[in-house]
Amino acid sequence: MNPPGKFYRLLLTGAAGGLGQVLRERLKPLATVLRVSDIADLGPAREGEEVVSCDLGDKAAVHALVDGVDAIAHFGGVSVEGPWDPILNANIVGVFNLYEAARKHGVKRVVYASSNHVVGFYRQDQRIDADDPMRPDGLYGVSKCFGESLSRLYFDRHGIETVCLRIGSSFPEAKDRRMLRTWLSYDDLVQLVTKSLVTPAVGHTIVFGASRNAGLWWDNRKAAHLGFEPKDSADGQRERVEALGPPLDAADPVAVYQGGAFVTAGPFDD
Ligand code: NAI
Ligand code: 15L
Repeated sequence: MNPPGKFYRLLLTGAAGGLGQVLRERLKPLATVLRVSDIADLGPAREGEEVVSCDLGDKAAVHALVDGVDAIAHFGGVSVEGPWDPILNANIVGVFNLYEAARKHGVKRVVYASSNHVVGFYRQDQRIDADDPMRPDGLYGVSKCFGESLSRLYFDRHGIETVCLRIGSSFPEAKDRRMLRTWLSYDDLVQLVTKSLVTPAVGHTIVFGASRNAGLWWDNRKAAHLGFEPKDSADGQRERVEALGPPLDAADPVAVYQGGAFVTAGPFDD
């Protein structure tokens, strides 16, 4: 018998990645069995784990991956701007495969790692919320818009609930001035993913993933039902970050837009 309030089997994709490695350890208490997956090597299964190697673009493999799981934390895929074909495979075809598999296998909750690059072309002097139109800053951002829209479709048609996490910059520490606004500590990430998995009746929710940083660009009041209360802040890192180098010219697009360097990354498909 599975303990109440615990998933029997929780799937974590992207488990070999930067965030996946954190979540692989810290989501374990939520499930009797944590099924971890990636296209990259995950090493041997640890206690309470199943390890499944899978390319998200492989439909049959994704259907086998999702069979028997109660919920999904989807962190696999291309995580930066880059050539179109890998983005198409992992972030477009892969997300479609995942939702189709969720529908066929009766999975009712997905936590989807979206990105702030869905709205990267808002200016840094604007404050936005979940209802503001998407303004992606590249092909990667467009692929995350696709994931958000697809998850909306699967909620409206099939009742599969998704929390789309528009993650800012989740690393051990802020690496530049922009990240003083966008940083999400690992502890706050874990809180956000956990609440997104266990909060009853989330419908289709969009939430921005950032710690309590001064001058935040993102208003999370429309996701208040998640009860996400970040505890950390990048503010104490300001001195260290500012010592890394002089500020960019104020007219530099990297300093103008919320997406930072992603707004000029490319060319797209040469
Ligand atoms: P990462 O690049 O370290 O990890 C992504 C993982 O996905 C990798 O282990 C990679 O092997 C796997 N992957 C790539 N293509 C695949 C495919 N075709 N099939 C199966 N697996 C594949 O990225 P990170 O930082 O851990 O991010 C995780 C998720 O969170 C990504 O979806 C990313 O877009 C999103 N995100 C992360 C942010 C951050 O600050 N770390 C910010 C915004 C979004
Ligand atoms: C992202 O979407 C990326 O996955 C991550 O590597 C960072 O670049 C982050 O955005 C960011 O905007 O800092």
